[in-house]
Amino acid sequence: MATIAAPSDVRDAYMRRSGSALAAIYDKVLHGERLTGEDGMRVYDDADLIAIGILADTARALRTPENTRDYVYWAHNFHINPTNICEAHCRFCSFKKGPGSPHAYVLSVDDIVASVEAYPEREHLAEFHIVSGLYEKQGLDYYVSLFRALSQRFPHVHIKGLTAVEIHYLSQLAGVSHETALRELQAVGLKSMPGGGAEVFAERVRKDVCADKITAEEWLSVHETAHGLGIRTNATLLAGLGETPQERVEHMLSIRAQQDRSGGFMSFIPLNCYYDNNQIDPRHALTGVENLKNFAVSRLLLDNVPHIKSFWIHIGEKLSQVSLSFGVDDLDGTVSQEKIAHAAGSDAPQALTREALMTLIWRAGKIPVERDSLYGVKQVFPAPEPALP
Ligand code: V47
Repeated sequence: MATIAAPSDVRDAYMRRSGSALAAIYDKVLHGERLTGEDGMRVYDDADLIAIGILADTARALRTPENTRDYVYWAHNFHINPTNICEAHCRFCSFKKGPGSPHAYVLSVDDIVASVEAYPEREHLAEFHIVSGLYEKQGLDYYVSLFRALSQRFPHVHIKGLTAVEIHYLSQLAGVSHETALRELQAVGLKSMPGGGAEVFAERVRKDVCADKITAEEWLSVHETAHGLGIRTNATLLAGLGETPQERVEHMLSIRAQQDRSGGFMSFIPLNCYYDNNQIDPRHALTGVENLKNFAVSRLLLDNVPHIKSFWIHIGEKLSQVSLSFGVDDLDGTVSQEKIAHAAGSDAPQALTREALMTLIWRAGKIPVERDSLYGVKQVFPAPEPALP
């Protein structure tokens, strides 16, 4: 299928026309030069969305082998949230409940295994995405039992589990180091970690929205330890908390510096905040344009992170399609029963079928590629012929 992007000479002429403030950054991208934080800020400050899309898409294409340039990755995955009880007090979280709440729930290992057994498409599954609350009655032993049971019963499914925040909490509860906790979990099937819990690294913002959460340095240090053990991880930015573009750029540069040191990040995921049932001022809500800039700037600055992911649950299906022209090459997956963004007001569906997700990608002029959690290709799906109407 032909790509819908304009030919490179048209893009080139657009970027070089007189008055384009982004032409110098375009030249750096073409020459593979590392961009600075100031370059990132110049992109945030620019109103020319077409030029920003060309910049980010050029950076994506130049870092991708030619025969895979139109690929958009996704996984058939299943979300598991063992409890919504959490000791932390993140002001943006609408998912958390106190232990006495009538809406609190706690799932046993058997409950979780049964929920996967009941999932009609379990044979297709490639990944369990497991994140939870910080709850003292579900300590390290609970997760060791859970991962052991899931790996024994569903050996074909990769376990991507527990954010750095949870690893830190479980280690403290058990009185062991991050490395010991990670080794124990790895021994029973933990293979990678999701990128949640990073929020915005700037201390100014953390003090306001998640004062009792681990610091940026601790978050990065858990990921460094995981990378050292061969556990690949992702990284996120939760935008829309009242952070400045400069703070977003600094967040991305911290991830880039960490990646230079430890090399284990697979993807970076700019997330979009929702405001129902939490204490964040909805006037901080991002526009669609700001979300697109977050994707573009992260693609441009994170020259050492292979994939930029748009979690369609956080920005909706249509903006996800557009994000594929702003540096994104991954839409996460089919997902099932997403709870965190939905508790806060996301009106995206809670899951997409394989066909719906692939149609979304075909209609953006791209080629869906079903992947495993480590970006191994399971199947490439060229667009059906005759072309979609
Ligand atoms: O860490 C919390 C965020 C994250 C809200 O690694 C909120 O593959 C919006 O990390 N509005 C969880 N967001 C999601 C996440 C993720 C998703 C998909 C793939 C991967 C991956 C990771 O959701 C939390 C937090 O940053 N969140 N509250 C809210 N009100």
